[in-house]
Amino acid sequence: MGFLAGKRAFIVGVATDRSIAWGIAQAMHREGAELAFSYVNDKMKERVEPLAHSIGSSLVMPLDVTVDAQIDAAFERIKDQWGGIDIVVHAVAFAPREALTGTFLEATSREGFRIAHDVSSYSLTALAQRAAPLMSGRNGALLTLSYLGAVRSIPGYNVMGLAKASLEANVRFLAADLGPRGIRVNGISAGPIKTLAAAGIPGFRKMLGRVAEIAPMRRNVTPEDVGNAAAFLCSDLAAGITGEILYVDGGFSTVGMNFPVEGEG
Ligand code: 0WE
Repeated sequence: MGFLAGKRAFIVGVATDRSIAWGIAQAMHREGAELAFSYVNDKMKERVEPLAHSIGSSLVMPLDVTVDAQIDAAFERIKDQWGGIDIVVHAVAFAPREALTGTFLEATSREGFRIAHDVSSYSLTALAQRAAPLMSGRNGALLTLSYLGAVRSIPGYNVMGLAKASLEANVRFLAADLGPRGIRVNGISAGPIKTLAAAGIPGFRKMLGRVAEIAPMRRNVTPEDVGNAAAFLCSDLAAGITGEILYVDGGFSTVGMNFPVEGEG
């Protein structure tokens, strides 16, 4: 029997079969969880519904995390269908393309800042507010996805870095508030992965190659790597872990002098 048997999980952020959220969904399904999914618009509905059906999930609903009424409606449906919920996965981030083009100093507008923080950080709080009442007495777990740009300046990541820093603080404050109710809140800081969100980011392929050269594991991480860690963190195996950011990056963030040195290797 899988270590998530009997658990019910809501996955927010699947866009394609290469999404990190889809890797998480597959790992959770493998470990016995029952899943619900959301899509952000009709174009994504066409992609998410077949993926959900392929693993026996029929609970698929619209959810734009910037609209409170849609979050209310999503959790109303979950309450109707399931009565409660054990796991919420938040795998959503967005900054306007212009904000990720050029330098932080020049690319960051008030509106770009607002949108990045609203979609990528506030949305976790908004989901937690609706999920918590449905998690009472069930060892609930919330999980979000972060990136190294939260704690280091990374060229081009720009205002998304600030939004991820906010998201990581969000994890700690939610963990403090929800711990007494038995609900854990954690994040995974994943290494770069070629997903739809990464498509079209100039130089992303090159970045993947350099990261793989430098990381101790000498490879890039996959949605499966992140999915397995996510399934663990949201399971009762991780009952003692909350407010944590777990790096799933092949060790990239742990090395210093992270450039080739003559005579090494
Ligand atoms: O968090 C991310 C990217 C999230 C993202 C991606 C886009 C592309 C399309 C947020 N907003 C948008 N807006 C769009 O219009 N990552 C961790 C992937 C990523 O993005 C980078 C990276 C890495 C890694 C951008 C610059 C440098 C590195």
